[in-house]
Amino acid sequence: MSLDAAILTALRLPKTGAVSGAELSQKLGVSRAAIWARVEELRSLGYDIEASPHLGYRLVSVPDVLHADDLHSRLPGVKVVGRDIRVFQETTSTNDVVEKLARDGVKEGVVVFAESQTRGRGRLGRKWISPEKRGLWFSVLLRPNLRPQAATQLTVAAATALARAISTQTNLSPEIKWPNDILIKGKKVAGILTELSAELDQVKYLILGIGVDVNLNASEFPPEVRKLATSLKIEAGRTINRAELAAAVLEELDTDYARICAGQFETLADEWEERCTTIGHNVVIRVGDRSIQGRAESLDSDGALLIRTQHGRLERIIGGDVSVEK
Ligand code: BT5
Repeated sequence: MSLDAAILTALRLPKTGAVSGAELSQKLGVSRAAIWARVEELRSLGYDIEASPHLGYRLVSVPDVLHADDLHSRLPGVKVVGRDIRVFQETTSTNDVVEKLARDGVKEGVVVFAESQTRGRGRLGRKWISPEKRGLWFSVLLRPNLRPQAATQLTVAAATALARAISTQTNLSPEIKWPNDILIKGKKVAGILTELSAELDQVKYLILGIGVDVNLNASEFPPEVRKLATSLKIEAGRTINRAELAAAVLEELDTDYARICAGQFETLADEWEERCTTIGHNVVIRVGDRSIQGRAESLDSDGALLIRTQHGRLERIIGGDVSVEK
Protein backbone atom coordinates (compact mmCIF):
# COMPACT_ATOMS: atom_id res chain seq x y z
CA MET A 1 0.00 0.00 0.00
CA SER A 2 1.35 3.45 -0.88
CA LEU A 3 1.91 6.07 1.82
CA ASP A 4 -1.09 8.11 0.59
CA ALA A 5 -3.34 5.06 0.80
CA ALA A 6 -2.00 4.26 4.29
CA ILE A 7 -2.66 7.82 5.46
CA LEU A 8 -6.22 7.79 4.11
CA THR A 9 -6.84 4.38 5.69
CA ALA A 10 -5.63 5.67 9.07
CA LEU A 11 -7.72 8.84 8.79
CA ARG A 12 -10.82 6.79 8.01
CA LEU A 13 -10.47 4.61 11.12
CA PRO A 14 -11.58 6.99 13.89
CA LYS A 15 -15.28 7.60 13.37
CA THR A 16 -14.97 10.97 15.04
CA GLY A 17 -11.93 12.88 16.11
CA ALA A 18 -8.51 12.96 14.62
CA VAL A 19 -5.17 11.17 14.47
CA SER A 20 -2.06 12.95 15.67
CA GLY A 21 0.95 13.40 13.41
CA ALA A 22 3.08 11.53 15.96
CA GLU A 23 0.72 8.57 15.96
CA LEU A 24 0.62 8.47 12.15
CA SER A 25 4.37 8.75 11.89
CA GLN A 26 4.89 5.90 14.34
CA LYS A 27 2.24 3.69 12.76
CA LEU A 28 3.47 4.18 9.20
CA GLY A 29 7.20 4.28 9.99
CA VAL A 30 7.93 7.65 8.33
CA SER A 31 8.78 11.10 9.68
CA ARG A 32 6.13 13.63 10.63
CA ALA A 33 7.49 15.88 7.88
CA ALA A 34 6.86 13.14 5.32
CA ILE A 35 3.28 12.77 6.57
CA TRP A 36 2.80 16.54 6.33
CA ALA A 37 4.10 16.58 2.75
CA ARG A 38 1.70 13.81 1.68
CA VAL A 39 -1.23 15.53 3.42
CA GLU A 40 -0.42 18.70 1.49
CA GLU A 41 -0.39 16.68 -1.74
CA LEU A 42 -3.76 15.09 -0.91
CA ARG A 43 -5.17 18.54 -0.15
CA SER A 44 -4.04 19.77 -3.55
CA LEU A 45 -6.13 16.93 -5.05
CA GLY A 46 -9.20 18.23 -3.21
CA TYR A 47 -9.11 16.19 0.02
CA ASP A 48 -10.22 18.43 2.87
CA ILE A 49 -7.90 17.40 5.71
CA GLU A 50 -8.03 19.53 8.82
CA ALA A 51 -4.80 19.85 10.78
CA SER A 52 -4.92 21.03 14.36
CA PRO A 53 -1.77 21.38 16.46
CA HIS A 54 -3.43 19.74 19.45
CA LEU A 55 -5.56 17.03 17.90
CA GLY A 56 -3.80 16.17 14.66
CA TYR A 57 -5.30 15.36 11.29
CA ARG A 58 -8.98 14.85 10.48
CA LEU A 59 -10.49 13.86 7.14
CA VAL A 60 -13.36 16.28 6.61
CA SER A 61 -14.40 15.47 3.03
CA VAL A 62 -13.16 13.82 -0.11
CA PRO A 63 -13.48 15.19 -3.65
CA ASP A 64 -15.57 13.56 -6.37
CA VAL A 65 -12.58 12.10 -8.15
CA LEU A 66 -11.40 8.55 -8.54
CA HIS A 67 -7.99 8.24 -6.98
CA ALA A 68 -6.17 4.89 -6.88
CA ASP A 69 -4.77 5.40 -3.37
CA ASP A 70 -8.16 6.41 -2.05
CA LEU A 71 -9.81 3.35 -3.58
CA HIS A 72 -7.05 1.17 -2.11
CA SER A 73 -7.58 2.59 1.33
CA ARG A 74 -11.24 1.55 1.10
CA LEU A 75 -10.39 -2.02 0.15
CA PRO A 76 -8.04 -3.39 2.79
CA GLY A 77 -9.52 -6.90 2.63
CA VAL A 78 -9.66 -7.81 -1.06
CA LYS A 79 -7.73 -10.89 -2.16
CA VAL A 80 -7.65 -10.57 -5.96
CA VAL A 81 -10.02 -8.03 -7.52
CA GLY A 82 -8.71 -4.54 -6.80
CA ARG A 83 -5.33 -5.42 -5.31
CA ASP A 84 -3.85 -3.26 -8.09
CA ILE A 85 -5.89 -0.20 -9.15
CA ARG A 86 -4.99 2.32 -11.84
CA VAL A 87 -6.95 5.45 -12.71
CA PHE A 88 -6.71 7.34 -16.01
CA GLN A 89 -8.28 10.72 -16.69
CA GLU A 90 -9.16 9.67 -20.23
CA THR A 91 -8.75 6.52 -22.31
CA THR A 92 -10.18 5.13 -25.51
CA SER A 93 -11.71 2.14 -23.74
CA THR A 94 -10.61 0.72 -20.39
CA ASN A 95 -10.96 -2.75 -21.92
CA ASP A 96 -8.21 -1.82 -24.40
CA VAL A 97 -5.90 -0.69 -21.59
CA VAL A 98 -6.47 -3.90 -19.65
CA GLU A 99 -6.00 -6.02 -22.75
CA LYS A 100 -2.56 -4.50 -23.18
CA LEU A 101 -1.73 -5.19 -19.53
CA ALA A 102 -2.94 -8.77 -19.99
CA ARG A 103 -0.66 -9.29 -22.98
CA ASP A 104 2.22 -7.83 -20.96
CA GLY A 105 1.65 -10.56 -18.37
CA VAL A 106 0.21 -8.42 -15.55
CA LYS A 107 -1.27 -10.44 -12.67
CA GLU A 108 -5.03 -10.96 -12.44
CA GLY A 109 -7.05 -8.59 -10.30
CA VAL A 110 -5.77 -5.33 -11.78
CA VAL A 111 -8.58 -2.80 -12.24
CA VAL A 112 -8.38 0.16 -14.62
CA PHE A 113 -10.76 3.09 -14.21
CA ALA A 114 -11.10 6.06 -16.55
CA GLU A 115 -12.84 9.32 -15.68
CA SER A 116 -13.94 9.41 -19.30
CA GLN A 117 -13.67 7.20 -22.38
CA THR A 118 -13.45 8.50 -25.92
CA ARG A 119 -14.33 5.14 -27.46
CA GLY A 120 -16.27 3.28 -24.80
CA ARG A 121 -17.96 0.28 -26.36
CA GLY A 122 -20.74 -2.18 -25.73
CA ARG A 123 -21.18 -5.58 -27.34
CA LEU A 124 -20.88 -6.02 -31.11
CA GLY A 125 -19.06 -2.71 -31.44
CA ARG A 126 -21.95 -0.64 -30.11
CA LYS A 127 -21.09 2.70 -28.59
CA TRP A 128 -21.08 3.19 -24.80
CA ILE A 129 -21.33 6.80 -23.73
CA SER A 130 -18.98 7.61 -20.86
CA PRO A 131 -19.08 11.31 -19.90
CA GLU A 132 -16.40 12.66 -17.60
CA LYS A 133 -16.82 11.93 -13.87
CA ARG A 134 -20.45 10.99 -14.26
CA GLY A 135 -20.09 7.25 -13.97
CA LEU A 136 -17.84 4.34 -13.20
CA TRP A 137 -16.12 3.18 -16.37
CA PHE A 138 -13.69 0.39 -15.54
CA SER A 139 -12.28 -3.00 -16.51
CA VAL A 140 -11.00 -5.92 -14.47
CA LEU A 141 -8.41 -8.48 -15.58
CA LEU A 142 -9.03 -12.08 -14.51
CA ARG A 143 -7.19 -15.29 -15.31
CA PRO A 144 -9.70 -17.93 -14.19
CA ASN A 145 -9.00 -21.61 -14.49
CA LEU A 146 -12.08 -22.22 -16.66
CA ARG A 147 -13.03 -23.65 -20.01
CA PRO A 148 -14.04 -20.91 -22.48
CA GLN A 149 -17.62 -22.27 -22.45
CA ALA A 150 -17.85 -21.45 -18.74
CA ALA A 151 -16.68 -17.85 -19.10
CA THR A 152 -20.30 -16.66 -18.89
CA GLN A 153 -20.05 -17.49 -15.18
CA LEU A 154 -18.03 -14.31 -14.81
CA THR A 155 -20.64 -12.11 -16.49
CA VAL A 156 -23.11 -13.63 -14.04
CA ALA A 157 -20.72 -12.86 -11.15
CA ALA A 158 -20.26 -9.28 -12.31
CA ALA A 159 -24.02 -8.71 -12.64
CA THR A 160 -24.69 -10.15 -9.20
CA ALA A 161 -21.89 -8.14 -7.58
CA LEU A 162 -23.09 -4.96 -9.27
CA ALA A 163 -26.70 -5.49 -8.25
CA ARG A 164 -25.71 -6.17 -4.64
CA ALA A 165 -23.43 -3.13 -4.41
CA ILE A 166 -25.96 -0.80 -6.04
CA SER A 167 -28.67 -2.01 -3.73
CA THR A 168 -26.61 -1.51 -0.53
CA GLN A 169 -25.22 1.87 -1.59
CA THR A 170 -28.43 3.43 -2.88
CA ASN A 171 -31.37 1.45 -1.45
CA LEU A 172 -32.65 1.10 -5.02
CA SER A 173 -33.78 -2.30 -6.32
CA PRO A 174 -31.68 -3.24 -9.32
CA GLU A 175 -32.87 -6.00 -11.62
CA ILE A 176 -30.67 -8.14 -13.83
CA LYS A 177 -31.60 -8.55 -17.46
CA TRP A 178 -29.79 -11.47 -19.04
CA PRO A 179 -27.02 -11.48 -20.09
CA ASN A 180 -25.35 -8.23 -19.15
CA ASP A 181 -27.69 -5.41 -18.17
CA ILE A 182 -28.60 -3.94 -14.81
CA LEU A 183 -31.92 -2.12 -14.88
CA ILE A 184 -33.84 0.06 -12.48
CA LYS A 185 -37.58 0.16 -13.07
CA GLY A 186 -36.97 -1.26 -16.53
CA LYS A 187 -34.30 1.24 -17.59
CA LYS A 188 -30.64 0.39 -18.09
CA VAL A 189 -28.28 1.77 -15.46
CA ALA A 190 -25.23 -0.45 -16.03
CA GLY A 191 -23.80 -2.81 -18.63
CA ILE A 192 -21.08 -5.44 -18.72
CA LEU A 193 -18.80 -6.25 -21.64
CA THR A 194 -16.96 -9.55 -21.19
CA GLU A 195 -14.02 -10.11 -23.54
CA LEU A 196 -11.97 -13.25 -23.68
CA SER A 197 -8.72 -14.67 -24.91
CA ALA A 198 -8.66 -18.45 -24.83
CA GLU A 199 -7.11 -21.68 -26.02
CA LEU A 200 -9.46 -24.44 -27.09
CA ASP A 201 -9.99 -25.77 -23.57
CA GLN A 202 -8.69 -23.01 -21.29
CA VAL A 203 -9.31 -19.31 -20.75
CA LYS A 204 -6.03 -17.40 -20.99
CA TYR A 205 -7.47 -14.18 -19.67
CA LEU A 206 -10.82 -12.52 -19.37
CA ILE A 207 -11.67 -8.84 -19.18
CA LEU A 208 -14.80 -7.65 -17.42
CA GLY A 209 -15.66 -4.17 -18.67
CA ILE A 210 -18.23 -2.49 -16.46
CA GLY A 211 -20.06 0.78 -17.05
CA VAL A 212 -22.33 2.26 -14.36
CA ASP A 213 -24.36 5.43 -14.96
CA VAL A 214 -23.93 7.03 -11.55
CA ASN A 215 -24.49 10.80 -11.62
CA LEU A 216 -25.65 11.56 -15.16
CA ASN A 217 -28.56 13.95 -15.58
CA ALA A 218 -31.18 12.96 -18.15
CA SER A 219 -29.91 15.64 -20.55
CA GLU A 220 -26.47 14.01 -20.59
CA PHE A 221 -27.75 10.91 -22.37
CA PRO A 222 -28.05 11.26 -26.16
CA PRO A 223 -31.77 11.24 -27.17
CA GLU A 224 -31.71 7.70 -28.59
CA VAL A 225 -30.22 6.32 -25.35
CA ARG A 226 -32.31 8.49 -22.99
CA LYS A 227 -35.46 6.46 -23.65
CA LEU A 228 -33.82 3.26 -22.45
CA ALA A 229 -31.33 4.45 -19.86
CA THR A 230 -31.26 6.07 -16.46
CA SER A 231 -28.73 6.88 -13.74
CA LEU A 232 -28.54 6.12 -10.04
CA LYS A 233 -28.78 9.85 -9.34
CA ILE A 234 -31.99 10.20 -11.36
CA GLU A 235 -33.53 7.18 -9.61
CA ALA A 236 -32.33 7.92 -6.08
CA GLY A 237 -32.88 11.67 -6.31
CA ARG A 238 -29.45 12.44 -4.90
CA THR A 239 -25.81 12.47 -5.97
CA ILE A 240 -24.11 9.16 -5.30
CA ASN A 241 -20.54 8.94 -4.00
CA ARG A 242 -18.66 7.28 -6.86
CA ALA A 243 -15.61 6.17 -4.89
CA GLU A 244 -17.78 4.48 -2.25
CA LEU A 245 -19.79 2.70 -4.91
CA ALA A 246 -16.64 1.68 -6.82
CA ALA A 247 -15.14 0.16 -3.67
CA ALA A 248 -18.40 -1.66 -2.90
CA VAL A 249 -18.56 -3.15 -6.41
CA LEU A 250 -14.94 -4.32 -6.31
CA GLU A 251 -15.39 -5.85 -2.86
CA GLU A 252 -18.49 -7.76 -3.98
CA LEU A 253 -16.77 -8.86 -7.18
CA ASP A 254 -13.77 -10.12 -5.21
CA THR A 255 -16.15 -12.21 -3.08
CA ASP A 256 -18.00 -13.60 -6.10
CA TYR A 257 -14.78 -14.35 -7.98
CA ALA A 258 -13.54 -16.33 -4.99
CA ARG A 259 -16.80 -18.30 -5.05
CA ILE A 260 -16.31 -19.16 -8.72
CA CYS A 261 -12.69 -20.17 -8.16
CA ALA A 262 -13.85 -22.41 -5.32
CA GLY A 263 -16.33 -24.13 -7.65
CA GLN A 264 -19.36 -22.57 -5.94
CA PHE A 265 -21.03 -21.12 -9.00
CA GLU A 266 -24.36 -22.68 -8.00
CA THR A 267 -24.85 -20.39 -4.98
CA LEU A 268 -24.11 -17.39 -7.16
CA ALA A 269 -26.52 -18.58 -9.84
CA ASP A 270 -29.29 -18.85 -7.22
CA GLU A 271 -28.79 -15.23 -6.17
CA TRP A 272 -28.62 -14.16 -9.82
CA GLU A 273 -31.91 -15.92 -10.59
CA GLU A 274 -33.62 -14.16 -7.68
CA ARG A 275 -32.65 -10.76 -9.06
CA CYS A 276 -33.19 -11.61 -12.71
CA THR A 277 -36.26 -10.35 -14.53
CA THR A 278 -35.67 -12.62 -17.53
CA ILE A 279 -36.15 -15.96 -15.75
CA GLY A 280 -39.72 -17.29 -15.75
CA HIS A 281 -40.79 -15.06 -18.64
CA ASN A 282 -41.51 -15.67 -22.27
CA VAL A 283 -38.69 -14.08 -24.21
CA VAL A 284 -37.43 -13.54 -27.71
CA ILE A 285 -33.66 -13.70 -28.05
CA ARG A 286 -31.86 -12.48 -31.12
CA VAL A 287 -28.53 -14.17 -31.75
CA GLY A 288 -27.08 -12.77 -34.97
CA ASP A 289 -29.75 -13.42 -37.65
CA ARG A 290 -31.51 -16.03 -35.57
CA SER A 291 -34.45 -15.39 -33.29
CA ILE A 292 -35.29 -17.85 -30.52
CA GLN A 293 -38.61 -17.72 -28.74
CA GLY A 294 -39.51 -19.51 -25.52
CA ARG A 295 -39.63 -19.43 -21.76
CA ALA A 296 -36.43 -18.56 -19.88
CA GLU A 297 -36.07 -21.34 -17.32
CA SER A 298 -32.74 -21.07 -15.52
CA LEU A 299 -28.96 -20.86 -15.83
CA ASP A 300 -26.97 -24.01 -16.44
CA SER A 301 -23.74 -24.83 -14.61
CA ASP A 302 -21.66 -22.84 -17.14
CA GLY A 303 -23.82 -19.72 -16.80
CA ALA A 304 -25.69 -20.17 -20.09
CA LEU A 305 -29.41 -19.39 -20.25
CA LEU A 306 -31.77 -22.35 -20.75
CA ILE A 307 -34.79 -21.59 -22.90
CA ARG A 308 -37.75 -23.95 -23.30
CA THR A 309 -38.96 -23.39 -26.86
CA GLN A 310 -42.56 -23.72 -28.08
CA HIS A 311 -41.66 -27.22 -29.26
CA GLY A 312 -40.64 -28.24 -25.75
CA ARG A 313 -36.94 -28.39 -26.57
CA LEU A 314 -34.39 -26.94 -24.13
CA GLU A 315 -31.95 -24.56 -25.86
CA ARG A 316 -28.73 -23.41 -24.28
CA ILE A 317 -27.84 -19.79 -25.09
CA ILE A 318 -24.65 -17.96 -24.20
CA GLY A 319 -25.21 -14.53 -25.77
CA GLY A 320 -27.74 -12.39 -27.57
CA ASP A 321 -30.22 -9.58 -27.15
CA VAL A 322 -33.25 -10.46 -25.14
CA SER A 323 -36.67 -8.87 -25.09
CA VAL A 324 -39.23 -9.99 -22.57
CA GLU A 325 -42.78 -10.57 -23.80
CA LYS A 326 -45.29 -9.00 -21.44
C1 BT5 B 1 -23.19 -3.14 -22.77
O1 BT5 B 1 -23.28 -3.37 -24.12
O2 BT5 B 1 -24.10 -2.90 -22.04
C2 BT5 B 1 -21.76 -3.18 -22.22
C3 BT5 B 1 -21.30 -1.84 -21.74
C4 BT5 B 1 -19.93 -1.92 -21.13
C5 BT5 B 1 -19.32 -0.56 -20.90
C6 BT5 B 1 -18.03 -0.63 -20.15
S1 BT5 B 1 -17.45 0.93 -19.64
C7 BT5 B 1 -15.92 0.28 -19.20
C8 BT5 B 1 -15.56 -0.74 -20.26
N1 BT5 B 1 -14.87 -0.13 -21.36
C9 BT5 B 1 -15.59 -0.18 -22.49
O3 BT5 B 1 -15.23 0.29 -23.60
N2 BT5 B 1 -16.75 -0.82 -22.26
C10 BT5 B 1 -16.86 -1.26 -20.90
P1 BT5 B 1 -24.63 -3.55 -24.93
O4 BT5 B 1 -25.53 -4.52 -24.24
O5 BT5 B 1 -24.20 -3.86 -26.30
O6 BT5 B 1 -25.34 -2.14 -24.85
C11 BT5 B 1 -24.93 -1.05 -25.64
C12 BT5 B 1 -26.15 -0.16 -25.86
O7 BT5 B 1 -26.50 0.50 -24.63
C13 BT5 B 1 -25.90 0.97 -26.86
O8 BT5 B 1 -26.18 0.56 -28.16
C14 BT5 B 1 -26.87 2.06 -26.38
O9 BT5 B 1 -28.18 1.81 -26.85
C15 BT5 B 1 -26.92 1.84 -24.87
N3 BT5 B 1 -26.00 2.73 -24.15
C16 BT5 B 1 -24.90 3.39 -24.58
N4 BT5 B 1 -24.31 4.08 -23.59
C17 BT5 B 1 -25.08 3.87 -22.49
C18 BT5 B 1 -25.00 4.30 -21.15
N5 BT5 B 1 -24.01 5.06 -20.69
N6 BT5 B 1 -25.97 3.88 -20.30
C19 BT5 B 1 -26.99 3.08 -20.70
N7 BT5 B 1 -27.11 2.64 -21.97
C20 BT5 B 1 -26.16 3.01 -22.85
